[in-house]
Amino acid sequence: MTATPNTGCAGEKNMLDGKRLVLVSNREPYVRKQGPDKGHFERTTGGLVTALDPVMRRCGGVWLAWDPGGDPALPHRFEVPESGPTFTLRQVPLSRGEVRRYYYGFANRALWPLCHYFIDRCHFDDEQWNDYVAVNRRFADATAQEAAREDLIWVHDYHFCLLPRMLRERRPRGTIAYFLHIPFPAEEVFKILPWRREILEGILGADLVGVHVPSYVTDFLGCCERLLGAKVDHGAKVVHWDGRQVAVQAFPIGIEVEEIEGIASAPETASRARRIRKNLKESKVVLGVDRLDYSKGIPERLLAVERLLEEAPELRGGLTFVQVAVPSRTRVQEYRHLKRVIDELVGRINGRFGDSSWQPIRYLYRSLGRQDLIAHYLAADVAMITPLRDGMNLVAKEYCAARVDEDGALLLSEFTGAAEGLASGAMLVNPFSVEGTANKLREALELSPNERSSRMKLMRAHVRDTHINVWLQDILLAASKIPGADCIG
Ligand code: ADQ
Repeated sequence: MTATPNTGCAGEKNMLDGKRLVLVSNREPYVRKQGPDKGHFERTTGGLVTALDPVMRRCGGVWLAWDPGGDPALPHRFEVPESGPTFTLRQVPLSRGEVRRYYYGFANRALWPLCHYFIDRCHFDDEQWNDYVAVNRRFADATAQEAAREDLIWVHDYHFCLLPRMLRERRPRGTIAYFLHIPFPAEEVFKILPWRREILEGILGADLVGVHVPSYVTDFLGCCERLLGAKVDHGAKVVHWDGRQVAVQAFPIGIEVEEIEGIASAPETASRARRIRKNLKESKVVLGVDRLDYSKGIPERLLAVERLLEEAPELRGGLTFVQVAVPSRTRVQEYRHLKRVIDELVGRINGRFGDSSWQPIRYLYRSLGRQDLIAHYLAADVAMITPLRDGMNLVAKEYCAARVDEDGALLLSEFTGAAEGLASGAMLVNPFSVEGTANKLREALELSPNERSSRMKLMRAHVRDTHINVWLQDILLAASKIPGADCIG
């Protein structure tokens, strides 16, 4: 059964049946303010926090997250937020060395590239692995301290693949859900990982494993069957492991549609969008928005724009590609190198085609505020979202939600989870083909207003159907049906 977006978050309380949610994610939902307000907490941004903060506040519970560089001697348990209903934030202090080896190391130099099919970028290091194990164990101890037997424990993402099993050892009859926000790769790729067994066994400590799309379910089941020798029921999507049944399901994550539509409909946002276009001399606007990550395919995108300008000289002077890239993982060498590659490409393309009155590429290396971001979505003729691999990609969904005018084309990589749902309205591309992407970009720029509008309507309907609340309620509902779950339902 699928929940409807209109029910908001009201249904989750019934599904939890008054029980608490104990949530574990690397990033914290609230951070301590700096400056004169030091000591107070403010909410962080991002889809996960936006969706789960209200649930936590309504139902009560504990959210465990890291405290990088935190002093173990200081208190690490707080009630947040400061007013209204609260829940407990439990910080787990990590030393700088642990952050370097567990987070920037194993999580982001082994698991991230592996799951995104960048085998040659994988860096396998015993010391980093040992700290990954140690940090997962520290979180397991902290979570076990916080969770009562009947609570639902929900672990998030690749930072904590070992945690479900470690928790199972501490809570044999507890109910544990796990959600992976990045792709689960094909067996031939996953088997490269020296610790492949440990990672699979770790995840299988959960009762329910959630991923974004059905193809990741298939790949995960295949790995369990062939790399672990587990008995797998492919029809029911269940792994029989360690005397238990582990359900593996696709739950495509969504966004808070009303929040984006509300900002997009505000007159100030529309006037900001008009100013953006005016500043770009009313040229056709192509937009890219990403974290600066090699999985997002930014250099390949720039090469496609360059190819289009080579092949279609009539577009010179009348087309601007705006790339907004938010700095990310700047302590990792591959990310610093990527920034240099992009800087050079932007310089080369602008130097080659630009003149004193027009530059083909506008490159913003920063995070935009919510309204500014949505104004950029509104100002674009085409959003060019072409990751080489992406678990879902929320930017594609945000772009569609922002287009309350039902205009704008979407050029979307077929290697994103988002492509599975948006295929009817998006123009799908293979980002590894510079020529193919350039051709598709040209087609997208030439779509008639009617065609753009009918495609956008289809995509907006899909984005509404996969609202973040649907994702949340579907997972809670699935958790409530876990056989023998004595915590919920
Ligand atoms: P990310 O890799 O971070 O997420 P994505 O899903 O696109 O990728 O989310 C990025 C978020 O950051 C969006 O909400 C976007 O608005 C925001 N953002 C990006 N660039 C920005 C900028 N320059 N300024 C302001 N905001 C910016 C991981 C996985 C994805 C998966 C999500 C959720 O890699 O595949 O969709 O988790 O599960």
